[in-house]
Amino acid sequence: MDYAATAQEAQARIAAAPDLDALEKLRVEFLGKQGSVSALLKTLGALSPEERQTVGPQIHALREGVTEALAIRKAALEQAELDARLAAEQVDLTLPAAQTPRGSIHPVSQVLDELAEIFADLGFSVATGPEIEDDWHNFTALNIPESHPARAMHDTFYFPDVDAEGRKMLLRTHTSPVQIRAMLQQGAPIRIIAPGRVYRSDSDATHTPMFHQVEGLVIDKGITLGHLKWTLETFLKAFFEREDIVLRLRPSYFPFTEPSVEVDVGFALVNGKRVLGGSGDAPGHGWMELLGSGMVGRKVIAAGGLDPDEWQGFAFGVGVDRLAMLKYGMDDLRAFFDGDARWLGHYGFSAFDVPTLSAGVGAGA
Ligand code: 2U9
Repeated sequence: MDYAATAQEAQARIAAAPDLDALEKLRVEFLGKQGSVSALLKTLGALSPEERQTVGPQIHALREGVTEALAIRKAALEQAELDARLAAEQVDLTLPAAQTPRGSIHPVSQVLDELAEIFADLGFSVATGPEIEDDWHNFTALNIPESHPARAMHDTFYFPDVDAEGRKMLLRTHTSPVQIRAMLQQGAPIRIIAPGRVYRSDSDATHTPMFHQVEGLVIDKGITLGHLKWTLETFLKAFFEREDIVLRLRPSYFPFTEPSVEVDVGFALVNGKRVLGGSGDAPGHGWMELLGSGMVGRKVIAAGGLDPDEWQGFAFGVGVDRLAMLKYGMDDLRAFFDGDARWLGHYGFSAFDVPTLSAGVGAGA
């Protein structure tokens, strides 16, 4: 068999593949499980050692040639696809604007403003802190010691070097260190929310390496789970602008709270879409996990410089991007951070639509 001629013919067909689909068909034809080159490779086993010495390298060269040709053609087709898209989406910035350009408020900013407004009404102030943290504030103070599996679970982005005091530095994986700093700086009582960016090395359709969280912390005397449930219920009713929000509390585990509670919200299926409201136990309804929460652990209160015999509290956490998607109906988290003007034009808010409780926090009424 003339392997060089076979290779030449295969490479010619690959170079002529008109699109990526056709190229994939050729890849399967040559290199797939039932492919012709794969079949040739399988014949090697039946050959004598002498035959294998001469034929083996030729078949391997054939496979390498085909593999390389496929990669080259793939790169060229992808580049052509990108060029075509760039040409089609070209904007001539020297032309006068067809439409007056208008900025808009990103849905995440809108929701952050709504949260600040709702919680201000409940007596909470907004606390912020650094996004670059040390591992004591991000983990140790929250009862997540060095060997704790939650450290690995958090998929942390670490910096290569330690700081001047020899502490490991990282991008905060939650906004909890803000509350630790607030406890240490302000003492008790405390009522704060800590909204902001957090980072985890995680990326797929529902996870981006940067996302937004809001956490809440209440520290006072005689705080109970009852206060926690009322606060979350009141918050969710105000945020979703519905009185029929129903919560279901399930026991859970977080290192920083004890007991820990996962909070589900009842939803109804309306035209196949989940709409929050009503009991998840009713026919045609269900439960959606939304928040994590619990009573702040004694060790965490102590790490915040307070006496756990004197002070108690609750804390909660929820994804802000998730809240925005549920309230405003986006279905792809990744689009949040693409900066696509068309998406922003569609989902963005007017800068004049400032959320206030009296006008309705939802804006655009
Ligand atoms: C302090 C003490 C306790 C904050 C809490 C959760 C439970 C939680 C997740 C919700 C979705 C993170 O964005 S998410 O992935 N959060 O489940 N967060 S309790 O607890 C604290 C915080 C600070 C000092």
